[in-house]
Amino acid sequence: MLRPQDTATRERKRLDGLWRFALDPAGEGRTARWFGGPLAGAREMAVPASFNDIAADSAVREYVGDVWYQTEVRVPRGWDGRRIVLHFESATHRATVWAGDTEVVSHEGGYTPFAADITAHVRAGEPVRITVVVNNTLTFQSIPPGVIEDTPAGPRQRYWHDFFNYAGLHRPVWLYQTDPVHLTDITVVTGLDGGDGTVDYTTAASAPATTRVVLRDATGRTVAEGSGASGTLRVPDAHRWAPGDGYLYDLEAQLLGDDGTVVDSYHQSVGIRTVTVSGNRFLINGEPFYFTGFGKHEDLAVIGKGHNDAFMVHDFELLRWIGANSFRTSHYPYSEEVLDYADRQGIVLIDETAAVGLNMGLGGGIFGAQGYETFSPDTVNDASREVHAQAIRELVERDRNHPSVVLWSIANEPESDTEGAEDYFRPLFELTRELDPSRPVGFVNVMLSPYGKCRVSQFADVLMLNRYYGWYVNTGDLPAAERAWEEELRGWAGENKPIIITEYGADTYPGLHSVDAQPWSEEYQVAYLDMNHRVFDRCDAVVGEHVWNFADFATTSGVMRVGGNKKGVFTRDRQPKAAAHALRRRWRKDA
Ligand code: GCB
Repeated sequence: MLRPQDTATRERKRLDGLWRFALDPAGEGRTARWFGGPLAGAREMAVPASFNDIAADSAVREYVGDVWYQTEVRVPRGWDGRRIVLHFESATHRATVWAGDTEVVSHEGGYTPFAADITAHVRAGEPVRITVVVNNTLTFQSIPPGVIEDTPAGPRQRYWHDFFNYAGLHRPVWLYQTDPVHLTDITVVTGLDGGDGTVDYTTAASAPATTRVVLRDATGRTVAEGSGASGTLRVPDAHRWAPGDGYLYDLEAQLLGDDGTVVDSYHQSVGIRTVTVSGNRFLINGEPFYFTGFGKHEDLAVIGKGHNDAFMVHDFELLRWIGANSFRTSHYPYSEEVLDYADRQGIVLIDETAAVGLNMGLGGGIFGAQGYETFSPDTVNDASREVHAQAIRELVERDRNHPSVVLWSIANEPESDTEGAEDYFRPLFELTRELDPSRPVGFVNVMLSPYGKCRVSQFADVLMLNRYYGWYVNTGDLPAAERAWEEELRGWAGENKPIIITEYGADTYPGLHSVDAQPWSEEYQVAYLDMNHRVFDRCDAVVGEHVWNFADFATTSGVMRVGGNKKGVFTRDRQPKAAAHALRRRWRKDA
Protein backbone atom coordinates (compact mmCIF):
# COMPACT_ATOMS: atom_id res chain seq x y z
CA MET A 1 0.00 0.00 0.00
CA LEU A 2 1.40 3.37 -0.99
CA ARG A 3 1.04 6.32 1.32
CA PRO A 4 -0.95 9.27 -0.04
CA GLN A 5 1.18 11.86 -1.85
CA ASP A 6 0.77 14.99 -3.89
CA THR A 7 2.59 14.36 -7.17
CA ALA A 8 2.27 15.35 -10.80
CA THR A 9 -0.57 12.81 -11.09
CA ARG A 10 -1.94 12.43 -7.55
CA GLU A 11 -3.76 14.74 -5.18
CA ARG A 12 -4.67 14.33 -1.54
CA LYS A 13 -6.85 16.05 0.99
CA ARG A 14 -6.28 15.76 4.74
CA LEU A 15 -9.43 15.12 6.78
CA ASP A 16 -8.06 16.27 10.13
CA GLY A 17 -10.12 18.52 12.35
CA LEU A 18 -13.12 18.11 14.60
CA TRP A 19 -15.19 15.01 13.93
CA ARG A 20 -18.45 13.96 15.58
CA PHE A 21 -17.77 11.42 18.32
CA ALA A 22 -19.90 9.12 20.48
CA LEU A 23 -19.26 6.31 22.94
CA ASP A 24 -21.31 3.16 22.46
CA PRO A 25 -21.30 1.49 25.89
CA ALA A 26 -24.26 -0.74 25.02
CA GLY A 27 -22.53 -1.88 21.81
CA GLU A 28 -25.68 -1.13 19.81
CA GLY A 29 -24.37 1.19 17.10
CA ARG A 30 -23.63 -1.46 14.49
CA THR A 31 -27.07 -3.08 14.58
CA ALA A 32 -28.79 0.28 15.05
CA ARG A 33 -26.90 1.49 11.94
CA TRP A 34 -25.36 4.60 13.48
CA PHE A 35 -23.49 5.02 10.20
CA GLY A 36 -26.82 5.59 8.42
CA GLY A 37 -27.12 9.29 9.34
CA PRO A 38 -25.66 12.00 11.53
CA LEU A 39 -24.41 10.46 14.80
CA ALA A 40 -27.06 11.18 17.42
CA GLY A 41 -25.96 12.84 20.67
CA ALA A 42 -22.41 13.22 19.45
CA ARG A 43 -19.81 15.55 20.94
CA GLU A 44 -16.88 16.87 18.92
CA MET A 45 -13.50 15.19 18.98
CA ALA A 46 -10.11 16.17 17.60
CA VAL A 47 -8.62 13.99 14.87
CA PRO A 48 -5.81 13.02 15.03
CA ALA A 49 -5.57 12.42 18.78
CA SER A 50 -6.29 9.74 21.34
CA PHE A 51 -9.75 10.43 22.70
CA ASN A 52 -9.01 9.36 26.27
CA ASP A 53 -7.65 12.52 27.89
CA ILE A 54 -9.54 15.05 25.81
CA ALA A 55 -12.81 14.89 27.70
CA ALA A 56 -12.58 15.70 31.42
CA ASP A 57 -14.45 12.51 32.16
CA SER A 58 -13.19 9.20 33.53
CA ALA A 59 -15.98 7.43 31.63
CA VAL A 60 -14.17 8.48 28.45
CA ARG A 61 -10.65 7.97 29.75
CA GLU A 62 -11.25 4.42 30.96
CA TYR A 63 -13.78 3.51 28.26
CA VAL A 64 -13.62 0.03 26.73
CA GLY A 65 -15.54 -0.89 23.60
CA ASP A 66 -16.79 0.78 20.42
CA VAL A 67 -16.45 4.52 19.85
CA TRP A 68 -17.86 6.24 16.77
CA TYR A 69 -16.29 8.99 14.69
CA GLN A 70 -17.99 10.77 11.85
CA THR A 71 -17.24 13.56 9.42
CA GLU A 72 -18.46 14.83 6.11
CA VAL A 73 -16.09 15.64 3.28
CA ARG A 74 -16.71 17.14 -0.12
CA VAL A 75 -14.97 15.29 -2.92
CA PRO A 76 -13.18 17.92 -5.04
CA ARG A 77 -14.95 18.78 -8.27
CA GLY A 78 -11.89 18.02 -10.36
CA TRP A 79 -11.73 14.40 -9.23
CA ASP A 80 -14.29 13.11 -11.72
CA GLY A 81 -13.19 9.90 -13.42
CA ARG A 82 -10.37 9.36 -10.95
CA ARG A 83 -9.85 6.52 -8.50
CA ILE A 84 -10.70 7.86 -5.03
CA VAL A 85 -9.23 6.33 -1.88
CA LEU A 86 -9.88 6.86 1.81
CA HIS A 87 -6.69 6.22 3.80
CA PHE A 88 -6.23 5.89 7.57
CA GLU A 89 -2.69 6.03 8.93
CA SER A 90 -3.98 4.04 11.93
CA ALA A 91 -7.02 3.33 14.10
CA THR A 92 -6.32 1.87 17.53
CA HIS A 93 -6.89 -1.05 17.88
CA ARG A 94 -9.36 -1.92 15.09
CA ALA A 95 -11.94 -0.20 12.96
CA THR A 96 -14.74 -0.56 10.44
CA VAL A 97 -15.46 2.27 8.01
CA TRP A 98 -18.55 3.31 6.06
CA ALA A 99 -18.75 5.73 3.14
CA GLY A 100 -22.36 6.88 3.27
CA ASP A 101 -24.32 3.70 4.07
CA THR A 102 -21.76 1.33 2.56
CA GLU A 103 -19.22 -0.55 4.62
CA VAL A 104 -15.90 -0.14 2.81
CA VAL A 105 -13.13 -1.58 4.99
CA SER A 106 -12.27 -3.20 8.33
CA HIS A 107 -8.83 -3.41 9.85
CA GLU A 108 -7.28 -5.15 12.85
CA GLY A 109 -4.22 -3.71 14.60
CA GLY A 110 -3.75 -0.26 16.03
CA TYR A 111 -0.60 1.12 14.45
CA THR A 112 -0.53 0.38 10.74
CA PRO A 113 -2.38 1.99 7.85
CA PHE A 114 -5.36 0.74 5.87
CA ALA A 115 -7.36 2.11 2.98
CA ALA A 116 -10.52 1.65 0.92
CA ASP A 117 -11.19 2.42 -2.72
CA ILE A 118 -14.42 4.40 -2.44
CA THR A 119 -14.70 5.48 -6.08
CA ALA A 120 -18.01 3.66 -6.51
CA HIS A 121 -19.55 5.33 -3.46
CA VAL A 122 -18.78 9.01 -4.10
CA ARG A 123 -19.30 11.67 -6.77
CA ALA A 124 -16.88 14.45 -7.58
CA GLY A 125 -18.16 17.74 -6.20
CA GLU A 126 -20.57 16.04 -3.76
CA PRO A 127 -20.20 15.51 -0.01
CA VAL A 128 -19.82 12.03 1.49
CA ARG A 129 -20.42 11.00 5.09
CA ILE A 130 -17.53 9.01 6.56
CA THR A 131 -18.31 7.00 9.68
CA VAL A 132 -15.74 4.96 11.59
CA VAL A 133 -16.32 2.66 14.52
CA VAL A 134 -13.07 2.24 16.44
CA ASN A 135 -12.79 -0.49 19.02
CA ASN A 136 -10.11 -0.36 21.72
CA THR A 137 -10.68 -3.73 23.40
CA LEU A 138 -7.66 -5.94 24.00
CA THR A 139 -8.14 -9.69 24.10
CA PHE A 140 -5.87 -12.73 24.03
CA GLN A 141 -6.22 -12.60 20.25
CA SER A 142 -5.15 -8.99 19.83
CA ILE A 143 -1.66 -7.49 19.57
CA PRO A 144 -1.00 -6.34 22.25
CA PRO A 145 -3.08 -8.76 24.33
CA GLY A 146 -5.37 -7.95 27.23
CA VAL A 147 -8.41 -9.24 29.03
CA ILE A 148 -11.65 -7.67 30.21
CA GLU A 149 -12.29 -8.30 33.89
CA ASP A 150 -15.52 -7.63 35.73
CA THR A 151 -15.11 -5.28 38.64
CA PRO A 152 -17.76 -3.79 40.96
CA ALA A 153 -17.37 -0.60 38.88
CA GLY A 154 -18.07 -2.48 35.66
CA PRO A 155 -15.85 -4.07 33.02
CA ARG A 156 -12.22 -3.01 33.14
CA GLN A 157 -9.48 -3.56 30.58
CA ARG A 158 -6.44 -5.32 32.01
CA TYR A 159 -3.20 -5.75 30.11
CA TRP A 160 0.39 -6.71 30.69
CA HIS A 161 2.18 -3.76 29.23
CA ASP A 162 3.29 -0.64 31.03
CA PHE A 163 1.76 2.24 29.12
CA PHE A 164 -1.73 3.66 29.00
CA ASN A 165 -4.07 2.06 26.46
CA TYR A 166 -4.61 5.25 24.46
CA ALA A 167 -6.97 4.73 21.52
CA GLY A 168 -8.85 6.35 18.70
CA LEU A 169 -7.84 7.98 15.43
CA HIS A 170 -4.33 9.09 16.50
CA ARG A 171 -3.02 9.72 13.02
CA PRO A 172 -4.06 11.58 9.88
CA VAL A 173 -6.93 10.46 7.65
CA TRP A 174 -6.67 11.22 3.93
CA LEU A 175 -8.80 11.27 0.84
CA TYR A 176 -6.76 11.04 -2.32
CA GLN A 177 -7.06 10.41 -6.02
CA THR A 178 -5.03 8.64 -8.67
CA ASP A 179 -5.52 7.52 -12.23
CA PRO A 180 -7.49 4.25 -12.49
CA VAL A 181 -4.19 2.76 -13.71
CA HIS A 182 -1.79 3.35 -10.84
CA LEU A 183 1.23 2.14 -8.96
CA THR A 184 0.31 -0.07 -6.01
CA ASP A 185 3.69 -0.79 -4.47
CA ILE A 186 7.38 0.12 -4.51
CA THR A 187 10.21 -1.66 -2.73
CA VAL A 188 13.84 -0.58 -2.68
CA VAL A 189 16.85 -2.44 -1.34
CA THR A 190 20.20 -0.70 -1.46
CA GLY A 191 23.76 -1.99 -1.62
CA LEU A 192 27.32 -0.78 -1.90
CA ASP A 193 29.89 -1.81 -4.46
CA GLY A 194 33.11 -0.01 -3.67
CA GLY A 195 32.25 3.68 -3.90
CA ASP A 196 29.15 3.01 -6.00
CA GLY A 197 25.67 2.47 -4.67
CA THR A 198 23.08 0.05 -6.01
CA VAL A 199 19.32 0.41 -5.74
CA ASP A 200 17.24 -2.68 -6.47
CA TYR A 201 13.70 -1.54 -7.09
CA THR A 202 10.47 -3.46 -7.58
CA THR A 203 7.20 -1.80 -8.49
CA ALA A 204 3.70 -3.16 -8.86
CA ALA A 205 0.81 -1.62 -10.74
CA SER A 206 -2.95 -2.11 -10.92
CA ALA A 207 -2.74 -3.05 -14.61
CA PRO A 208 0.03 -3.84 -17.08
CA ALA A 209 1.74 -0.58 -18.09
CA THR A 210 5.17 0.65 -19.07
CA THR A 211 7.19 1.62 -15.98
CA ARG A 212 10.02 4.12 -15.87
CA VAL A 213 12.14 5.12 -12.87
CA VAL A 214 14.38 8.11 -12.34
CA LEU A 215 16.76 8.51 -9.42
CA ARG A 216 17.75 12.05 -8.50
CA ASP A 217 20.19 13.29 -5.92
CA ALA A 218 19.39 15.89 -3.27
CA THR A 219 20.02 18.71 -5.73
CA GLY A 220 17.54 17.26 -8.22
CA ARG A 221 20.19 16.02 -10.65
CA THR A 222 19.38 12.70 -12.36
CA VAL A 223 21.95 10.10 -11.34
CA ALA A 224 20.36 6.93 -12.74
CA GLU A 225 17.39 5.87 -14.83
CA GLY A 226 15.69 2.58 -15.48
CA SER A 227 12.76 1.01 -17.21
CA GLY A 228 10.66 -2.02 -16.41
CA ALA A 229 8.74 -2.97 -13.27
CA SER A 230 11.92 -4.00 -11.50
CA GLY A 231 15.62 -3.59 -11.93
CA THR A 232 18.86 -2.35 -10.44
CA LEU A 233 20.12 1.22 -10.63
CA ARG A 234 23.77 2.02 -10.21
CA VAL A 235 24.87 5.27 -8.59
CA PRO A 236 28.52 6.08 -9.23
CA ASP A 237 30.31 7.51 -6.21
CA ALA A 238 27.15 7.41 -4.10
CA HIS A 239 26.57 9.68 -1.12
CA ARG A 240 25.78 7.09 1.54
CA TRP A 241 23.05 7.39 4.11
CA ALA A 242 24.81 7.10 7.45
CA PRO A 243 24.07 7.75 11.12
CA GLY A 244 24.12 11.52 11.50
CA ASP A 245 24.02 12.04 7.73
CA GLY A 246 20.47 11.52 6.47
CA TYR A 247 21.32 11.92 2.80
CA LEU A 248 18.41 10.88 0.60
CA TYR A 249 17.98 10.33 -3.11
CA ASP A 250 14.55 10.57 -4.70
CA LEU A 251 13.30 7.68 -6.80
CA GLU A 252 10.43 8.71 -9.03
CA ALA A 253 8.45 5.81 -10.48
CA GLN A 254 6.21 6.58 -13.44
CA LEU A 255 3.57 4.55 -15.24
CA LEU A 256 3.09 5.44 -18.88
CA GLY A 257 -0.16 5.27 -20.79
CA ASP A 258 -0.46 3.87 -24.34
CA ASP A 259 0.32 7.29 -25.82
CA GLY A 260 3.43 7.62 -23.65
CA THR A 261 1.98 10.17 -21.22
CA VAL A 262 2.67 9.77 -17.52
CA VAL A 263 -0.52 8.44 -15.89
CA ASP A 264 0.97 7.89 -12.44
CA SER A 265 4.01 9.26 -10.67
CA TYR A 266 5.13 8.37 -7.16
CA HIS A 267 8.19 9.49 -5.21
CA GLN A 268 10.12 7.17 -2.92
CA SER A 269 13.04 8.53 -0.93
CA VAL A 270 16.08 6.26 -0.89
CA GLY A 271 18.98 6.17 1.54
CA ILE A 272 21.85 4.12 0.16
CA ARG A 273 23.33 2.10 2.98
CA THR A 274 23.91 -1.47 4.13
CA VAL A 275 23.24 -3.20 7.43
CA THR A 276 24.98 -6.42 8.42
CA VAL A 277 25.80 -8.42 11.50
CA SER A 278 29.22 -10.01 11.68
CA GLY A 279 30.16 -11.93 14.82
CA ASN A 280 29.37 -9.60 17.70
CA ARG A 281 29.54 -6.43 15.55
CA PHE A 282 26.61 -4.47 14.16
CA LEU A 283 27.75 -2.87 10.90
CA ILE A 284 26.25 0.04 9.01
CA ASN A 285 28.01 0.54 5.65
CA GLY A 286 30.52 -2.02 6.82
CA GLU A 287 31.52 0.02 9.86
CA PRO A 288 30.85 -0.93 13.48
CA PHE A 289 27.94 1.05 14.89
CA TYR A 290 27.34 1.71 18.61
CA PHE A 291 23.74 2.66 19.45
CA THR A 292 23.26 5.52 21.91
CA GLY A 293 19.74 6.62 22.70
CA PHE A 294 16.47 5.53 24.18
CA GLY A 295 13.35 3.52 24.17
CA LYS A 296 10.66 6.10 23.47
CA HIS A 297 6.88 6.34 23.49
CA GLU A 298 4.30 8.22 21.52
CA ASP A 299 2.88 9.90 24.59
CA LEU A 300 1.87 13.50 25.18
CA ALA A 301 -0.37 15.38 27.56
CA VAL A 302 -3.96 15.79 26.31
CA ILE A 303 -3.46 14.18 22.86
CA GLY A 304 -2.07 10.87 24.16
CA LYS A 305 -0.62 9.03 21.18
CA GLY A 306 -1.64 11.75 18.73
CA HIS A 307 1.22 12.74 16.50
CA ASN A 308 2.45 16.31 16.89
CA ASP A 309 5.04 17.79 14.51
CA ALA A 310 6.26 20.38 17.02
CA PHE A 311 6.98 17.76 19.68
CA MET A 312 8.57 15.46 17.11
CA VAL A 313 10.99 18.12 15.94
CA HIS A 314 11.70 19.11 19.54
CA ASP A 315 12.35 15.48 20.56
CA PHE A 316 14.83 15.07 17.71
CA GLU A 317 16.50 18.34 18.78
CA LEU A 318 16.84 16.89 22.28
CA LEU A 319 18.26 13.67 20.82
CA ARG A 320 20.90 15.72 19.06
CA TRP A 321 21.54 17.83 22.17
CA ILE A 322 22.12 14.76 24.30
CA GLY A 323 24.21 12.89 21.72
CA ALA A 324 21.73 10.10 20.90
CA ASN A 325 22.15 8.53 17.47
CA SER A 326 19.17 6.13 17.64
CA PHE A 327 15.99 5.01 19.37
CA ARG A 328 13.60 2.08 19.46
CA THR A 329 9.97 2.58 18.47
CA SER A 330 8.94 0.89 21.71
CA HIS A 331 6.39 -0.68 21.82
CA TYR A 332 4.56 -0.28 18.48
CA PRO A 333 5.05 1.14 14.99
CA TYR A 334 5.28 4.93 15.24
CA SER A 335 3.70 7.51 13.00
CA GLU A 336 5.16 7.50 9.49
CA GLU A 337 6.08 11.16 10.00
CA VAL A 338 8.58 9.98 12.61
CA LEU A 339 10.12 7.41 10.26
CA ASP A 340 10.45 9.99 7.47
CA TYR A 341 12.01 12.50 9.81
CA ALA A 342 14.46 9.92 11.18
CA ASP A 343 15.50 9.18 7.59
CA ARG A 344 16.19 12.85 6.97
CA GLN A 345 17.93 13.39 10.30
CA GLY A 346 20.15 10.33 10.06
CA ILE A 347 18.69 8.88 13.26
CA VAL A 348 18.87 5.08 13.44
CA LEU A 349 15.75 3.12 14.42
CA ILE A 350 14.96 -0.25 15.89
CA ASP A 351 11.44 -0.79 14.56
CA GLU A 352 9.11 -2.71 16.86
CA THR A 353 5.72 -4.38 16.44
CA ALA A 354 2.95 -3.84 18.97
CA ALA A 355 3.61 -7.31 20.41
CA VAL A 356 4.21 -6.17 23.98
CA GLY A 357 2.86 -7.85 27.09
CA LEU A 358 2.87 -11.42 25.77
CA ASN A 359 3.98 -12.32 29.24
CA MET A 360 1.47 -13.03 31.92
CA GLY A 361 4.23 -13.26 34.52
CA LEU A 362 4.53 -9.49 34.28
CA GLY A 363 2.00 -6.91 35.30
CA GLY A 364 2.34 -3.48 33.76
CA GLY A 365 6.02 -4.19 33.15
CA ILE A 366 6.37 -5.17 36.78
CA PHE A 367 6.96 -8.61 38.15
CA GLY A 368 4.29 -10.57 39.89
CA ALA A 369 0.86 -10.33 38.23
CA GLN A 370 -0.22 -13.95 38.00
CA GLY A 371 -3.34 -15.85 37.12
CA TYR A 372 -2.94 -16.68 33.43
CA GLU A 373 -0.71 -18.95 31.44
CA THR A 374 0.85 -17.01 28.53
CA PHE A 375 0.82 -19.55 25.73
CA SER A 376 -2.16 -21.93 25.89
CA PRO A 377 -5.24 -22.77 23.80
CA ASP A 378 -7.29 -20.38 25.96
CA THR A 379 -4.85 -17.49 26.07
CA VAL A 380 -2.17 -16.53 23.51
CA ASN A 381 -2.75 -19.26 20.92
CA ASP A 382 -2.47 -20.04 17.22
CA ALA A 383 -5.06 -17.40 16.33
CA SER A 384 -3.06 -14.81 18.30
CA ARG A 385 0.05 -15.83 16.44
CA GLU A 386 -1.66 -15.25 13.12
CA VAL A 387 -2.66 -11.75 14.27
CA HIS A 388 0.96 -11.22 15.32
CA ALA A 389 2.18 -12.51 11.93
CA GLN A 390 -0.13 -10.07 10.17
CA ALA A 391 1.19 -7.23 12.36
CA ILE A 392 4.73 -8.17 11.25
CA ARG A 393 3.68 -8.27 7.59
CA GLU A 394 2.10 -4.84 7.84
CA LEU A 395 5.07 -3.36 9.69
CA VAL A 396 7.60 -4.66 7.19
CA GLU A 397 5.46 -3.60 4.27
CA ARG A 398 5.05 -0.12 5.70
CA ASP A 399 8.64 0.53 6.82
CA ARG A 400 10.98 -1.57 4.67
CA ASN A 401 12.01 1.39 2.48
CA HIS A 402 13.24 3.51 5.38
CA PRO A 403 17.04 3.65 5.61
CA SER A 404 16.73 4.65 9.27
CA VAL A 405 15.27 1.23 10.12
CA VAL A 406 18.19 -1.13 10.72
CA LEU A 407 16.66 -3.87 12.86
CA TRP A 408 13.21 -5.42 13.34
CA SER A 409 12.05 -6.10 16.87
CA ILE A 410 9.18 -8.56 16.62
CA ALA A 411 8.20 -8.44 20.32
CA ASN A 412 9.02 -6.75 23.60
CA GLU A 413 9.59 -8.89 26.68
CA PRO A 414 7.45 -11.88 25.78
CA GLU A 415 7.64 -15.00 27.89
CA SER A 416 10.67 -16.67 26.36
CA ASP A 417 11.81 -19.42 28.71
CA THR A 418 9.23 -22.08 27.81
CA GLU A 419 8.64 -24.59 25.02
CA GLY A 420 5.39 -22.75 24.23
CA ALA A 421 7.38 -19.59 23.59
CA GLU A 422 9.87 -21.39 21.38
CA ASP A 423 7.08 -22.89 19.27
CA TYR A 424 5.26 -19.59 19.07
CA PHE A 425 8.25 -17.55 17.93
CA ARG A 426 10.12 -19.86 15.56
CA PRO A 427 7.75 -19.28 12.61
CA LEU A 428 7.54 -15.55 13.32
CA PHE A 429 11.30 -15.18 12.95
CA GLU A 430 11.17 -17.22 9.74
CA LEU A 431 8.37 -15.04 8.41
CA THR A 432 10.19 -11.78 9.16
CA ARG A 433 13.35 -12.97 7.41
CA GLU A 434 11.37 -14.11 4.42
CA LEU A 435 9.63 -10.72 4.21
CA ASP A 436 12.90 -8.80 4.52
CA PRO A 437 16.17 -10.65 4.04
CA SER A 438 18.02 -7.31 4.10
CA ARG A 439 17.79 -6.59 7.82
CA PRO A 440 18.62 -8.43 11.03
CA VAL A 441 15.74 -9.62 13.20
CA GLY A 442 15.47 -9.76 16.96
CA PHE A 443 13.14 -9.52 19.91
CA VAL A 444 13.58 -7.89 23.29
CA ASN A 445 14.43 -10.28 26.10
CA VAL A 446 13.04 -9.82 29.62
CA MET A 447 14.94 -10.11 32.88
CA LEU A 448 12.71 -13.06 33.96
CA SER A 449 14.36 -15.06 31.18
CA PRO A 450 18.07 -14.52 31.85
CA TYR A 451 21.08 -15.99 30.15
CA GLY A 452 20.87 -19.77 30.14
CA LYS A 453 17.07 -19.83 30.40
CA CYS A 454 15.91 -18.02 27.29
CA ARG A 455 14.70 -20.34 24.51
CA VAL A 456 13.90 -17.69 21.90
CA SER A 457 17.16 -15.73 21.61
CA GLN A 458 18.61 -18.63 19.57
CA PHE A 459 16.50 -17.33 16.65
CA ALA A 460 17.71 -13.72 16.89
CA ASP A 461 20.55 -12.08 14.93
CA VAL A 462 21.06 -9.49 17.65
CA LEU A 463 20.49 -9.88 21.39
CA MET A 464 18.34 -7.12 22.83
CA LEU A 465 18.24 -7.12 26.62
CA ASN A 466 16.09 -5.13 29.05
CA ARG A 467 17.71 -5.18 32.49
CA TYR A 468 16.92 -3.42 35.72
CA TYR A 469 19.73 -4.49 38.09
CA GLY A 470 19.75 -1.79 40.75
CA TRP A 471 16.09 -0.99 40.25
CA TYR A 472 13.66 -3.93 40.29
CA VAL A 473 16.35 -6.18 41.77
CA ASN A 474 19.18 -5.08 44.09
CA THR A 475 17.13 -1.92 44.57
CA GLY A 476 19.38 0.79 45.92
CA ASP A 477 22.38 -1.57 46.13
CA LEU A 478 24.46 -0.61 43.13
CA PRO A 479 27.61 -2.60 44.07
CA ALA A 480 25.57 -5.83 44.26
CA ALA A 481 23.72 -4.87 41.07
CA GLU A 482 26.98 -4.27 39.24
CA ARG A 483 28.31 -7.73 40.13
CA ALA A 484 25.11 -9.56 39.21
CA TRP A 485 24.66 -7.64 35.95
CA GLU A 486 28.20 -8.21 34.78
CA GLU A 487 27.98 -11.90 35.54
CA GLU A 488 24.83 -12.28 33.44
CA LEU A 489 26.18 -10.17 30.61
CA ARG A 490 29.35 -12.27 30.39
CA GLY A 491 27.13 -15.26 29.72
CA TRP A 492 25.33 -13.55 26.84
CA ALA A 493 28.62 -12.29 25.42
CA GLY A 494 29.65 -15.92 24.90
CA GLU A 495 26.95 -16.25 22.23
CA ASN A 496 29.05 -14.23 19.78
CA LYS A 497 26.17 -11.99 18.75
CA PRO A 498 25.96 -8.22 19.11
CA ILE A 499 24.19 -7.17 22.31
CA ILE A 500 22.09 -4.03 22.55
CA ILE A 501 20.91 -3.06 26.01
CA THR A 502 17.44 -1.96 24.93
CA GLU A 503 16.31 -0.91 28.42
CA TYR A 504 17.95 0.09 31.65
CA GLY A 505 16.51 2.79 33.84
CA ALA A 506 15.38 3.98 37.25
CA ASP A 507 12.20 5.83 38.15
CA THR A 508 13.13 9.36 39.16
CA TYR A 509 10.88 11.97 40.63
CA PRO A 510 12.02 15.27 39.12
CA GLY A 511 13.28 17.62 41.80
CA LEU A 512 13.78 14.90 44.40
CA HIS A 513 17.37 15.04 45.68
CA SER A 514 19.44 13.08 48.16
CA VAL A 515 23.08 13.35 49.23
CA ASP A 516 23.62 9.58 49.21
CA ALA A 517 21.78 8.74 45.97
CA GLN A 518 18.58 7.12 47.23
CA PRO A 519 16.22 5.45 44.73
CA TRP A 520 13.76 7.87 43.09
CA SER A 521 16.19 10.80 43.46
CA GLU A 522 17.88 12.50 40.51
CA GLU A 523 21.24 11.53 42.02
CA TYR A 524 20.27 7.85 42.03
CA GLN A 525 19.29 7.90 38.35
CA VAL A 526 22.75 9.30 37.54
CA ALA A 527 24.57 6.78 39.75
CA TYR A 528 22.45 3.93 38.35
CA LEU A 529 23.29 4.89 34.76
CA ASP A 530 26.99 5.25 35.65
CA MET A 531 27.00 1.75 37.12
CA ASN A 532 25.42 0.34 33.95
CA HIS A 533 27.91 2.14 31.76
CA ARG A 534 30.84 0.67 33.70
CA VAL A 535 29.40 -2.79 33.02
CA PHE A 536 28.82 -2.11 29.31
CA ASP A 537 32.28 -0.64 28.85
CA ARG A 538 33.84 -3.83 30.19
CA CYS A 539 31.93 -6.00 27.72
CA ASP A 540 33.08 -5.94 24.12
CA ALA A 541 29.92 -7.56 22.76
CA VAL A 542 27.75 -4.63 23.89
CA VAL A 543 27.10 -2.53 20.79
CA GLY A 544 24.46 -0.23 22.13
CA GLU A 545 22.77 1.40 25.08
CA HIS A 546 19.18 2.62 25.04
CA VAL A 547 18.09 4.15 28.33
CA TRP A 548 14.52 3.55 29.42
CA ASN A 549 12.97 6.03 28.75
CA PHE A 550 13.46 9.21 26.78
CA ALA A 551 10.63 10.91 28.72
CA ASP A 552 8.16 10.17 31.50
CA PHE A 553 4.94 8.67 30.17
CA ALA A 554 1.40 7.74 31.14
CA THR A 555 0.57 4.26 32.47
CA THR A 556 -2.33 2.64 34.25
CA SER A 557 -2.37 3.67 37.88
CA GLY A 558 -0.79 1.41 40.49
CA VAL A 559 1.36 1.37 43.58
CA MET A 560 4.54 1.25 41.49
CA ARG A 561 3.69 4.31 39.40
CA VAL A 562 3.58 7.94 40.54
CA GLY A 563 1.57 9.80 37.93
CA GLY A 564 2.89 7.41 35.31
CA ASN A 565 6.29 5.88 34.63
CA LYS A 566 9.03 8.23 35.81
CA LYS A 567 12.06 6.61 34.21
CA GLY A 568 12.28 9.46 31.74
CA VAL A 569 15.58 11.26 31.34
CA PHE A 570 13.29 14.14 30.43
CA THR A 571 9.98 14.86 32.11
CA ARG A 572 6.79 14.37 30.12
CA ASP A 573 7.00 18.05 29.11
CA ARG A 574 10.64 17.57 28.08
CA GLN A 575 12.55 19.23 30.91
CA PRO A 576 15.90 17.54 31.59
CA LYS A 577 16.56 15.64 34.81
CA ALA A 578 20.15 15.53 36.09
CA ALA A 579 20.62 12.28 34.15
CA ALA A 580 20.14 14.13 30.86
CA HIS A 581 23.22 16.22 31.52
CA ALA A 582 25.18 13.14 32.64
CA LEU A 583 24.25 11.24 29.47
CA ARG A 584 25.19 14.23 27.36
CA ARG A 585 28.66 14.19 28.89
CA ARG A 586 29.02 10.49 28.04
CA TRP A 587 27.50 10.52 24.56
CA ARG A 588 28.75 13.83 23.20
CA LYS A 589 32.47 13.81 23.16
CA ASP A 590 32.34 17.49 22.14
CA ALA A 591 30.08 18.63 25.01
C1 GCB B 1 10.04 -2.99 30.89
C2 GCB B 1 9.12 -2.73 29.75
C3 GCB B 1 8.68 -1.28 29.68
C4 GCB B 1 8.40 -0.76 31.08
C5 GCB B 1 9.67 -0.85 31.90
C6 GCB B 1 9.48 -0.36 33.34
O1 GCB B 1 10.78 -3.91 30.92
O2 GCB B 1 9.62 -3.15 28.52
O3 GCB B 1 7.56 -1.18 28.86
O4 GCB B 1 7.88 0.53 31.07
O5 GCB B 1 10.08 -2.18 31.96
O6 GCB B 1 9.69 0.81 33.60
O7 GCB B 1 9.08 -1.16 34.18
